[in-house]
Amino acid sequence: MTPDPSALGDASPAEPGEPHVRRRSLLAAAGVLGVTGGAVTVATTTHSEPAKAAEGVTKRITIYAVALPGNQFGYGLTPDTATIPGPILEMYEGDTLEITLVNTTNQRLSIHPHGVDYSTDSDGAPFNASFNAPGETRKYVWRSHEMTATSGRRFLPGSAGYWHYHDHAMGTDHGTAGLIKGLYGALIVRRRGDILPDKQFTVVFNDLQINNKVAPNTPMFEANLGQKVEWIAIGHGNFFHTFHLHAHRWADNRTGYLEGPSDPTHVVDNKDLNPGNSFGFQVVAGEAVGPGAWMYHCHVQSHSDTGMAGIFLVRNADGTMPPGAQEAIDRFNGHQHAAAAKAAASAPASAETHAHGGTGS
Ligand SMILES: [Cu+2]
Repeated sequence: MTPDPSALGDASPAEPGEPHVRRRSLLAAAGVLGVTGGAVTVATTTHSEPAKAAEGVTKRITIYAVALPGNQFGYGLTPDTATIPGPILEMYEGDTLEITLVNTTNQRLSIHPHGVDYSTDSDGAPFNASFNAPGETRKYVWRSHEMTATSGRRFLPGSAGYWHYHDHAMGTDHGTAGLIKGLYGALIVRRRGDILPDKQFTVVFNDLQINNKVAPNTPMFEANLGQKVEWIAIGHGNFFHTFHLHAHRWADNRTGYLEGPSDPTHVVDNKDLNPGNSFGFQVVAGEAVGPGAWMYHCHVQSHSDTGMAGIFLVRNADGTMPPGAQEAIDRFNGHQHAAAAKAAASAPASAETHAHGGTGS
């Protein structure tokens, strides 16, 4: 089976000047299942029964693991479109994703998911002999389920969430080498009835980089005023981080949206993002604050100073630039981080950058 091309969309339409935000998104079940208005299906039985997958669909996709310049690696939906992070994979609760992973590299590697159901042979870990040898093609199966009543008043949580996937086989017995080199991406499991976004951004805090880049080369994410923007934040590497988005807040729950006027969920604009963690939320771009060049960054101060910062550009609703935004972007691009400053000091030929104040509040 080949993937249904109609299911493969580009979540962020190509726009000049935003090469970093193009992410091919797979909406695994869009258009196939009826949206049922958000009701969570809970089995009426209270007997102890094994959880059953809801009536979902099985989607088959092929992912290519590819060597990239600079001793990095990426996942792509074609051999020529591998990116860091890899494509956003999406499914609805109850769906199954059958992934054929084509290893085009000379390294042992795999694809290991968080948040979904799989058997040991789809674990992606060397200890389960679940990996692609160099040049090998191998199938991985990820299943998901809706919330289900189990025994008594206990419930098996549904699979819905902002999860992620990554290599778990490169380099060492634990397979730790692929993460730092870029083999990671976002996995979204939606509940039927969830609000769908207009734009999607994957932000991965990986050691002291964002999406394996440091400022000012970090992604500039763009949206127009009023668009529903979905952020998927993932942590990797060996440091603790805190993700902060300027001028936007979200409910610290599964979706980022409050469910009603008395929903007691904490509203936040900053959240821990440690290795292996992931979370996601939607915000309405510029809501209550207007358009502008807003920062996103790690709020560990030394991390933002060494380049863990980027720009969320909220354009006017008609797509034009708001006043001051270009100047802010120019300042960001011209500013100098500690590491870059050190390099510049030892290489007087490249003395063009100029320092300015901190990278965020
Ligand atoms: Cu950090």
